[in-house]
Amino acid sequence: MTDREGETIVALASAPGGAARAIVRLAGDQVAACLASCFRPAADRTLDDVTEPEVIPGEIDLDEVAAPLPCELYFWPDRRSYTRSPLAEIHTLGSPPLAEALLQTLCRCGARLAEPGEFTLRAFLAGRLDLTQAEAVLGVIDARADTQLEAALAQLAGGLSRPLDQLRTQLLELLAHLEAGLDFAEEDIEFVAREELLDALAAADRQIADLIEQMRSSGHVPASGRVALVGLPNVGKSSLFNALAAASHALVSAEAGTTRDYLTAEVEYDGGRYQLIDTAGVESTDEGAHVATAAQQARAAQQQAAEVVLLCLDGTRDLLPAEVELLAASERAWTIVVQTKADRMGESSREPRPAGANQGEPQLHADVFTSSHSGAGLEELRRAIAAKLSDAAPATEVVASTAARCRESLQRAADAVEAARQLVESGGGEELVAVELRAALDELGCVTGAVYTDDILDRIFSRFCIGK
Ligand SMILES: Nc1nc2c(ncn2[C@@H]2O[C@H](COP(=O)(O)OP(=O)(O)OP(=O)(O)O)[C@@H](O)[C@H]2O)c(=O)[nH]1
Ligand SMILES: [Mg+2]
Repeated sequence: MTDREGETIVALASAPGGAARAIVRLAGDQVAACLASCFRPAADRTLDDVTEPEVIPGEIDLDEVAAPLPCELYFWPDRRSYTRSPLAEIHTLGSPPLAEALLQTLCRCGARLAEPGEFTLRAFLAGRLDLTQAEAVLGVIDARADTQLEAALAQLAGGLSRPLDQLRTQLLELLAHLEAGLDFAEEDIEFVAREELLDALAAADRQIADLIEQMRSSGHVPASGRVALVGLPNVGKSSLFNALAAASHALVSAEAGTTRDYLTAEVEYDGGRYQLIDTAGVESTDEGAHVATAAQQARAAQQQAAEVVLLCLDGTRDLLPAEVELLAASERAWTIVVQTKADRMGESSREPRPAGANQGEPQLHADVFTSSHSGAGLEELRRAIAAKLSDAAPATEVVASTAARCRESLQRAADAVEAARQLVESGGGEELVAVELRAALDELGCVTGAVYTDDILDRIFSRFCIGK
């Protein structure tokens, strides 16, 4: 991932799809040369004259588009950019075909399409960010709850980097003193007193313990977020909505396609509260009915914005092909599969059973069986929702992926510091203490990225989206 650093890269940096504005980002030594062949500044000047970061209005001549594209060019000509190389952002009309044409034009002018996370990878390799901050960029993008966003922003601002840097500096100084002492071992000069060494190791131990504590999830999190009911028409979504919200807000009828708009209700559970959303039944929109299409769009939007999706399947009939597709497309991390109408399941000669049981028959795949009429399974469903919401927003003070990656390194650093302390106490040789300190420093280096391998970088940056 790191061997094409010199090249100029380009990608759409704003969200894909139609919007008022689109942003295309370019980085690399040849940014100015690349823009020189297609960008025309409004005023009479060239990019070579730009020495300070600047916004320059102008136009871009696109390949295969007759009219020039008006835009503002945000240009960082030197190392003061995110990637510490010349960098430009083209802010322009948010039309997907125009953005595509712009990317193609810039590629023809010498840039190549960026890989996922390549801008942030360059920022890391140039020393602009450490690894915990690079992961925080991803944490900001992925945040699904306010607590996660706050943790990611704090980490991006150096919340982890600062204490880690401090700790590494202290340990490095200690190591330098010890190694200087080793050089003069014959001459009986003490570079660091035993008491001082013990104090410094105890302090390092406390700081690492604090960092490990920050990486831990702080247990119970009250439910919060959005929970969307999704499923084919008539499977009993609105009935379940009314049952969970303990109200009769949603219209229920035996006719398919009752719910057109989406409905929301605040539901309280176990000290938390979440927004429950009833949506229109999933159907194909190719019949062209306007209301149905709008309802489908609203459903898709609600489903995407939800922390938890309740995928409802009708317990009185077998799975339909569309439901098999929905199940296959569902993201298990935030989907609860609900089998509805459990009170009538006997009628179709099917008993509630967990997925995988009764080989040979279509599988039910359900996590929870409910009946909105008898109330069966509702409490279990409420608990499952609260658990999923808590998974979606674990209350760690750091980005979850950083916590998962760094916990072991920090523990090994703590073990090495403890081993060093024991050696000092038992009068062990300073060489051996130095070996333990070096081991601790290496482990801390893995956390910040001062020590890294291509494999670690690949694992972190391949999770990014293109353009970041
Ligand atoms: N026996 C039984 N019938 C149910 C249950 N839940 C819903 N129904 C019936 O199933 C039919 C459809 O229920 P709705 O709640 O309107 O279903 P929906 O998924 O919201 O339907 P659309 O809005 O059309 O997509 C109605 O006749 C309900 O009375 C249940 O738990 N048990
Ligand atoms: Mg409905």
